[in-house]
Amino acid sequence: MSGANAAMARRSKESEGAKPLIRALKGEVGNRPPFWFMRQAGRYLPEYREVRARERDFLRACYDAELAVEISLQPYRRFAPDGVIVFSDILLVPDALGVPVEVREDEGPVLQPVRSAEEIPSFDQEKFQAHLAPAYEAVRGLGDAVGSGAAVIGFAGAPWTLAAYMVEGRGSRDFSWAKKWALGAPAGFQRLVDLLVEAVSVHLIAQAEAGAEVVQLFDSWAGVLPAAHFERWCISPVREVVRTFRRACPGVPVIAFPRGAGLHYRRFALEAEVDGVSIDSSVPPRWASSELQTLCAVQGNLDPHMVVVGGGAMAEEAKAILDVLAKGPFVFNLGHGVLPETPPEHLVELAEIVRRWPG
Ligand code: 1CP
Repeated sequence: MSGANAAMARRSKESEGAKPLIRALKGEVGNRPPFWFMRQAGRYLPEYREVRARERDFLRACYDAELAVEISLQPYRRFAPDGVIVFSDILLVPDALGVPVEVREDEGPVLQPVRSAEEIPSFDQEKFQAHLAPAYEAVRGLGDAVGSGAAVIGFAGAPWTLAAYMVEGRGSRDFSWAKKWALGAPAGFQRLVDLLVEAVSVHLIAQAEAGAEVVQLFDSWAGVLPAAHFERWCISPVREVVRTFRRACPGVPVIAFPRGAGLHYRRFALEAEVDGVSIDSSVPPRWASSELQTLCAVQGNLDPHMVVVGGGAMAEEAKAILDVLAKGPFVFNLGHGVLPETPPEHLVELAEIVRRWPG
């Protein structure tokens, strides 16, 4: 048995009696894989739009623990996923660091851009955690609400992706300002990433202490990094967060989603020290099975557009993924977040397909 396989076998013995999502992330293969869907709480649900019509300020909704629990439970009531992610946003971290964030209805998130080392805020842990207290209260409330029914998932943006939003000041296709800084003046940019490594670690630990049973790091913009810089700005900061988190919360599995990592997925799985790697829809399941699943659990990767399409095409593609990946440690999910135009019934159907698999 290889070292990696021995470690997975050991972890799987430790997870007896745990919830299916945790067991899969510790290397176990059950009768059917657990599932949840990224962005399962959101605009595609009429009940979400109804809540948001009452609370039009997105960040206020995130900082209202009771509302956040209610929104997190909406998908749980619809299709009983094995994981319930807490309703929040990755941009709460910059907001709590003193870089004000606003989410505009037509434009999405807008932040005050950080474009030089002098503008990097300092880290005041007490203030940061006090600011995020409602997010931790939401995790606690969600745990009380789902009990043994599902695993509570906490999350954070990975340092690179958070830095990209902070430098750009908004969403972007290529995060050009962040890239120019990272490539042109790496010492200064490193200070921003180091700050985020610390803040993200603290944020994940606080969520686990509030009852999160799994945590996921979203590196949504890993794919814009040039090959020679992938290790420094994606893998290395994630590994640092994982190490700090694991020292404080051993036994709480960590999933990372370096979206668009392409050929780097293998190196990421080898070096980032995560329990699970979430793959986007461009990754062939067979490749993931031979190159990644031998190293850690895999999560993914049905294209969210396939769920908009629905019907036989969706069923066929979901089963093709399950047939290849459910033989190993696997969490069924999408390759990115649920799209706002998705008919909710299609996700109910998809949940049934996973539950009935291999039937
Ligand atoms: O109500 C609304 O219209 C706001 C839309 C919205 C929602 C529903 C935003 C603004 N954030 C969220 C919730 C959210 N965001 C969750 C919890 C819900 C769930 O998953 O069930 C999570 C996990 C996130 C994570 C998130 N926020 C990511 C990483 C995942 C990904 O999609 O890549 C990113 C990049 C963000 C930033 C963000 N927040 C909101 C938007 C519209 C965006 C994307 C901005 C852009 O265009 O780049």
